[in-house]
Amino acid sequence: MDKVIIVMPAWNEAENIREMIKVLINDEFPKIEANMELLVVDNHSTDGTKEIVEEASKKYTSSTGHKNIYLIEQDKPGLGWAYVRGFQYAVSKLNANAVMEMDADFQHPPRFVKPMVDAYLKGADYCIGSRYIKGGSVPKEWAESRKAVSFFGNLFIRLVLLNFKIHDLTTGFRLTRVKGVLDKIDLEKLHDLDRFSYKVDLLYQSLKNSKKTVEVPLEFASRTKEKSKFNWKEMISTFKLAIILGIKDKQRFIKFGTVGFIGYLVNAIFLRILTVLGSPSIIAWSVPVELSIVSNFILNNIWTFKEKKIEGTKAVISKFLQFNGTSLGALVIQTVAGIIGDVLFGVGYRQILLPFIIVFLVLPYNYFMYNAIIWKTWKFPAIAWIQKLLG
Ligand SMILES: Nc1nc2c(ncn2[C@@H]2O[C@H](COP(=O)(O)OP(=O)(O)O)[C@@H](O)[C@H]2O)c(=O)[nH]1
Ligand SMILES: [Mg+2]
Repeated sequence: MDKVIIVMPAWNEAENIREMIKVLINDEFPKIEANMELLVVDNHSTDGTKEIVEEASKKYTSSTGHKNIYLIEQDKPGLGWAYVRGFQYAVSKLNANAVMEMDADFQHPPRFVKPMVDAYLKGADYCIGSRYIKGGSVPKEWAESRKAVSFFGNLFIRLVLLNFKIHDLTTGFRLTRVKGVLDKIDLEKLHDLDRFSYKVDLLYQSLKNSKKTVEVPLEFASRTKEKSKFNWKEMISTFKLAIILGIKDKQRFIKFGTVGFIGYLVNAIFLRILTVLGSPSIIAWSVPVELSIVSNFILNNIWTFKEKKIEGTKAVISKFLQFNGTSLGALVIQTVAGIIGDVLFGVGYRQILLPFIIVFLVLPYNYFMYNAIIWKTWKFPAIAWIQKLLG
């Protein structure tokens, strides 16, 4: 049976944790078709949280000696570190197949654990407890202003990360498969582990690795006991981190665009020079194109794809020929699309059509070819197979 471990950070949650353990062990775990365990990560609480968990751990140990409640103490400050240490312990010491992130304060009502685990058992790699899909909600008693901050904050992060598939990017209630997702993440290198904003980076990395992500409705509840440790500082650092991740993700595309623009300038400048020199038409139009292809190849090689830089005379020549081949593909695309445009709209619309052809067809085509074939930053088994066949 799969083992799912709930990693639950707790910092002075004495009033909540006893009840939480009772509800999970007595009411929720028995309903779930997985081997469920709870790992509490304490942050040197001074209100007896630790003692309550230790006592419960003894109390609920079965007659066969099977423990299902564990406790560790975090060594570095911050919510992110609590989770990192919890995940590491759950995987290496407790052999978890999946881990869950869940708060101790009943804001993630325990009845929502089962639907999350069910989604996992049905094959999901990453389950997101979502407040912003049908069936999910934020507390009704929250003031409108607080609801707005939560909603727009989440929307802002969706915008900067360009993620419109997932509706709740800031939820703290999530389940992650260990194999293929969590074990692919270098946990100790996540951003902002000393803060709440680590959540955004963990989500970002998990989404990248997960092949099947599902959102499960979550009715987020209000905190009834003790005080929240979340504050404005945490919120601002969350936005900041989302922006950093958003830019990093698009960096290669931004460089690719810049190189393309420089290629266009090279093209235009040499067309002008050759015109002034009075070169024959065929030279004045063709040489600048090839020069812009050369400029694109060199700049992409040393800048856009610098981690995959092609080196050595033979390799460079052979790749450059391939690069020319892909440029030929762009020529075919533009010509075909242009002719279709002429037929549909008439020759008078060419100048309007051209930017659309470039932005929606030529650029995506080039970007795809560079990533998949020339510099191979994207891996496609089918393409690798064809290339091997072709030698
Ligand atoms: N171990 C540990 N737990 C923390 C830390 N900060 C917050 N928590 C726990 O993390 C959960 C969420 O914190 P909370 O203050 O309720 O934040 P909010 O729900 O975003 O307002 C609760 O279970 C807290 O006890 C920390 O630094 N270390
Ligand atoms: Mg809370």
